Amino acid sequence: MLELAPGLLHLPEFFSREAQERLVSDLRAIVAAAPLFVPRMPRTGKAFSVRMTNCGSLGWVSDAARGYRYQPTHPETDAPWPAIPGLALEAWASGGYVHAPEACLVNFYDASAKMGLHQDRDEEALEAPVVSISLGDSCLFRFGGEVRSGPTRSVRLHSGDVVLIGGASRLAFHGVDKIYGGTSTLLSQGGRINLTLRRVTKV
Ligand code: MD3
Ligand code: FE
Repeated sequence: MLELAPGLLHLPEFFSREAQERLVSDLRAIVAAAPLFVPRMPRTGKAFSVRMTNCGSLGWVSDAARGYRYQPTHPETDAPWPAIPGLALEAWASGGYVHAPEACLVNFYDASAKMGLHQDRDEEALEAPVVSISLGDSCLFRFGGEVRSGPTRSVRLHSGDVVLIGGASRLAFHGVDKIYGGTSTLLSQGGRINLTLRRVTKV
């Protein structure tokens, strides 16, 4: 385990190849029930380059009219989100937080997708960690402190890695600068999947 910053822990190769393959098969069923959608920026309506879906009792969505929010149903089908896979709950357990996660956001990156520097602050339960699982192609992840313009560091995340984000890093700025296409054979079409498990409401 590597402590990237206070409260920001990197667990390389948390999941075996076999576990990663099982997670991908669980995710295929999740995407069949809850299709990937393209989130849009509040007000401007500019599309994200990342496609998303969710599982759990709440999912993160965003559109021009209503902005960032968590809701119990898919924004296009209005169906409840599918359940969080058991394997993802194993990574959540490693975060040491006693209560169950409510949301599991699934981000799909093709080789050209990025995620700009941002904070995760749409959750009420900021005392709970965010637990991230990487699958497929490697990426260059960047994080800083609580000030957007402050210094940042970069680290590569690989398939099967888990990152725990809590404590003093919970409101750190972070983003994904680059996907390294062709670095993993896990996904037949290439690309990267990131799952983030979150507690949204206060217990
Ligand atoms: C560091 N996802 O969905 S996960 C997101 O790889 C998001 O798709 C990225 O940022 C991805 O919001 C990064 C790792 C992560 C998540 C939240 C953090 C790192 C973090 C919050 C604070 C500091
Ligand atoms: Fe984030």
